[in-house]
Formats: sequence, structure tokens, C-alpha cells
Amino acid sequence: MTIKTKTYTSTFEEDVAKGLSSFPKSLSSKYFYDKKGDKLFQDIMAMPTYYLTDCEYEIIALQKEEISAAFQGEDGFDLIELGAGDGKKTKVLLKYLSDNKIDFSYLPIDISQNVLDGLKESVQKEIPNVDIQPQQGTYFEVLENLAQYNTRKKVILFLGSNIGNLLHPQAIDFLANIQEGMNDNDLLFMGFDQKKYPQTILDAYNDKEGITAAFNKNILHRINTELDANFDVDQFLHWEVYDPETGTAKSYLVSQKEQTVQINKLQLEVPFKAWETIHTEISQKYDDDIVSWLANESGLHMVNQFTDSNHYYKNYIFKK
Ligand code: AVJ
Repeated sequence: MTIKTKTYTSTFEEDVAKGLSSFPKSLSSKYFYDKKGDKLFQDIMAMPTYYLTDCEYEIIALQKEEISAAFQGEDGFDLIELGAGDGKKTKVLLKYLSDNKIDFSYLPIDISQNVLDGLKESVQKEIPNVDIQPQQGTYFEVLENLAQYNTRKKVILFLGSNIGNLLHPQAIDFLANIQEGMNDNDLLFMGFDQKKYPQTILDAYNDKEGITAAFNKNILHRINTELDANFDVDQFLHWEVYDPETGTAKSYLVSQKEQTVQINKLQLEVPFKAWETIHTEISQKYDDDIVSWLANESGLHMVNQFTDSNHYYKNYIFKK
């Protein structure tokens, strides 16, 4: 007897096949971000209920002087940003540093050369004196590379509470990887969304307009187009829960009826019972104790913190 095992041509294929063949079913939120997903996330950031972006913007805009003072090094510094996106928040800082003739270079890291080209163009146009040196690659490739030849002080930026998509053990791995690329003088400046009134958190991930629902369901559209599948996306419900004890917000897609989905490219049939779930995302919320614990587990320690007027969100500075 021969057992036919499918060989996958990408980790996306493999992850989808595994996630939808498991119980309970899951799909990774890292696959939300195709062109349409990027656009939907932009729309989410513009929603009044998605307070995270506004809070971090407020922190940077109102405390740029203190933040910049903490960043400064004897020989200037390299400001290295992981996943810069459109750089709206970072530009506030870049402008302040540039206006005050502070010696620094800006090194945004992104997988997408496209994103980097757009960012470089807009920074050069809006803040022409900034020395911008885009670095194409994965975060850790670039950080490892920088750690080898780079001698001046590094300040690593990781904004947006993007770490919240990781479970604590994964977050510790992530931080430990960054820590490895840091020297004693280097800093890590990171955003962490905080625990708060639970309904405020639920509202951020459950807007009435259905933008977050569309963002969550976009992963099914992606599977339909990229893996030749036939998800009836309207038969799935976006569902958000928040556990105030653990601080974990979780997103699900719930099958509203019994149905079977064909994923042709994976030669896979996926049966759903009525009300069966696909877990798609976690958005972890933090407090100082959890953040200190994560940092310490990763060989880092907290040296400073900044918060907004509502105390909804914090940016911390860590050292080795
Ligand atoms: C980009 C991971 C910070 O979890 O808050 C927004 C993504 N998901 N709405 C978050 C997201 C649903 C976002 N992060």
C-alpha cells in the first residue's frame, strides 16, 4: 500500500492544510495581510473604536522630547524600525529629531520592497534631512546582519502592539531574538496595549461597520483565490471574545451551518459542523507585571515607560 502525502509548495499551503485539519480549527493572523488585508487594516486604524493607533500617536506626539532624550547616544544612533508600515507615527518622531538636528539614521526593516520604496519616498518628501536607509528582509535577518557591522548605538522600534498577536512563549522567543542582536547600550522601544475596561477592548475588535469582520474573513477570501477553494464567506460569522483574567482577546470565524469546503489546490475537503469555529487571531493585552516578566524571560529589563492620557496603551524602553 502506498500512502500519498501531499507536498506543499509554500508554508501558507501547509499552515492552512494543518490548521483546517486540526481540532479545534485555526488559521494564523499573519495571513490576514495581502493587498486587501493591508487596506482593511488601514481602515481599522482609522476607526474611532480602534483606540490603539490614536493612543500611540498621542504618546509620541506629546512626549517626543522625553523619548528623543532617552534615545540619544554619544555618537548619534541608528533608529531601526521593525515593520514600519506607512510610518505615520514614526514620522512625528523623525520630524522632531530632524528639526532638532539630532544625529541619527533611520533604518526601516520590511519584507516588502514595495512598502520600503513608498516609505522612503514619503520621508524624503516630508522630512528631507532624514538619512533613511531601508533594509529589505525579515526582522531577524536584518538585525543579525546589523549586529555584525554596526557599532553605534541602536534604537529598535516595534510599534502598534504587534507583539499582541503572539502567545507569551512566542513573544519571549521574539524578544530573545531581538535581545541577541543588541549591545549593552542599545534600546528597544515597544508598544504594548494595556488591560482596560473589557467592553472598550471588545468594541475595538467588533465595530458595527463590520470592518474588523471583513478583515477577519479576508483570510477565507485569500484561501478561495490563492488555493482555489469555495468558502461561502457569508456563512461565517466574525466573533470576538475577551478574557479579562488572561488579557487575551480572541477572534473566531464561526460556521453558521453544517457545510463542506473544497480546497482544490490542497486536495482537501474540510467539513464544518454547525457552529464550529476557526480561531484566527489573538490580540494580547498587558500590564506592567506581564511586560516585565516577558522582558526578564528574554534577558531584557524595562528602563522607562510612556503612556497616553487614558492609560490605555504604553510604550516601554528596554535594555539588555
Ligand atoms: C496589528 C496585531 C496590532 O491585534 O490589534 C486589528 C491587528 N486585528 N483588528 C491588533 C488587528 C483586528 C492588530 N495588530
